[in-house]
Amino acid sequence: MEFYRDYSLEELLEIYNTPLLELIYRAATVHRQYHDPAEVQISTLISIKTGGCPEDCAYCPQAARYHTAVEKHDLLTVEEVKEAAIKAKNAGASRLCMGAAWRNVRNNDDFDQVLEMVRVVNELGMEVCCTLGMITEHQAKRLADAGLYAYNHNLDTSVEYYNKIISTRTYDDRLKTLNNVAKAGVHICSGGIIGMGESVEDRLKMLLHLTRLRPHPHSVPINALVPVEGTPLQDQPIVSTWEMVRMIATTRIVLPKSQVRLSAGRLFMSQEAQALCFMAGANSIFAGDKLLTTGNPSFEKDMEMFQSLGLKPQPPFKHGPKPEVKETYKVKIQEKVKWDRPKLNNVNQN
Ligand code: SAM
Ligand code: DTB
Ligand code: SF4
Repeated sequence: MEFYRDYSLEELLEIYNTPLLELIYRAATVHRQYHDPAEVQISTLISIKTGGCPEDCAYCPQAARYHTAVEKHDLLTVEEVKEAAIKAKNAGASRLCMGAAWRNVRNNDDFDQVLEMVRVVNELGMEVCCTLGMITEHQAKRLADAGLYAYNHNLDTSVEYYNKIISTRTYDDRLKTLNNVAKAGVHICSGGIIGMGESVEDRLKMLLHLTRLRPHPHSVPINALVPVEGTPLQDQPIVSTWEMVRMIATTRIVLPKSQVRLSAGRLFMSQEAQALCFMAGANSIFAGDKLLTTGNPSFEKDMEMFQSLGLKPQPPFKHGPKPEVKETYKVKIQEKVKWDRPKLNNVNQN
């Protein structure tokens, strides 16, 4: 198979709707061409700033406007993050992903503190990923200089469905941030969520966007919605295993070199269901008993699963060198950070 290909929506639909066992077989074949099928990357999430977010993402328990059980927490200290990173590393994680409930990054003391966190975790020999909302090219460059390996910024769904889920920012600004990340030489981690009431076409339109990025995203998280009480999507039904397997297999086929991450939603899946996802080309998970604010299987349970399936954790920097820390990450420029607020009806007020 050619590596970069221009797919049409019809082609993606045809792949997605292939009889399931045939689809898994095709995806597994592609997977084996580019990856060691016994290796699964382990990434651990840490919420470095929790809750109180001004955005209205309908799925998110951290949006200030929804009444959820999430407790707000200011930015963690560098020491707290270092401690969590060491714990995750000792448990087998090769990557730490730090998430902040921000709309976008500001050039302030909090950002300077995040840069120190990146530096410290990089020095522990782990891949460092951040997900901080929208960032400028200069902010991406400083993160790169501090030793950032990847930046997570999800497209989440199709452009059309996005407007039903989020009204406080635009898809274009998401794409702009991805472009800023790429220009700084940081690996892109971008994927989406299924189970928000979107159609199969919406899911595949999101995938189409990802296949058109050059290079393809280094990693692609596929999240099943975790319906959280208090959010507008609290009553959405749990995504079925078959849908998750189809989405993962299609992603694997069209983004053959990317790490495909079986992300949120594993607490609702049996180990047998997860095994099907690995067979269909997933080769990464978030491990640790918490995602950002919701639950996840324990490390021990995941290690039991790895043992039963004969899987092993992927070592760090298998797909790219360890970023060198450059002291220039401390250099600030005067820039006006301005991300427009779209003038849409606020769809998610409840
Ligand atoms: N605030 C930043 C942003 O939105 O880019 C970073 C953190 S945000 C929580 C990261 C991603 O988590 C979202 O893009 C979404 O894909 C995922 N996410 C949030 N809540 C979720 C939920 N309830 N179920 C599944 N995925 C979720
Ligand atoms: C991603 O795609 N999924 C992760 C990570 N990137 C930041 C977040 C999942 C969050 C699930 C809901 C929660 O725990 O708050
Ligand atoms: Fe804020 Fe990110 Fe949650 Fe949206 S997904 S409400 S931007 S933390």
